[in-house]
Amino acid sequence: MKIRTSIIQLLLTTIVVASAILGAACGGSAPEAVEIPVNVAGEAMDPGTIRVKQGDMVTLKIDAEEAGEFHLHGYDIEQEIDKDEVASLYFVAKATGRFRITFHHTEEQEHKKEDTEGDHGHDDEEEGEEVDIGFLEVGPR
Ligand SMILES: [Cu+2]
Repeated sequence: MKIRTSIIQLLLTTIVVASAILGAACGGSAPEAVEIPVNVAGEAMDPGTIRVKQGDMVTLKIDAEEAGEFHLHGYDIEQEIDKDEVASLYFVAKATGRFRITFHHTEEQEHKKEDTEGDHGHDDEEEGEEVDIGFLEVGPR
């Protein structure tokens, strides 16, 4: 009886461990379409870190207190945000890693300068209006 119990326990443990390993290896294998509400207020966004998985088709629904430009570094995607509208930013999370998200407060002069120079290098000394508001974390699948 005792031996039988321990064999059953061993089998059960094996099954649990095996499925945990398999689950971790191919968990959520298919890329998902995810929609994430993002609130930008002051110098922070909520959530502070957006977490998705590689391959996910992400739509950020951005609601900002002030007008400006939402900039996802690394992916180098920019989205104009109007003050009283929720903006949609769509991208496919192809690259894994941790990426800075900044907010550029709208300032006509700077944008014109960027447009003519074709330079958007984000030198902090040149662009005093760029504020770090959070991160995007793309985890491996
Ligand atoms: Cu930027």
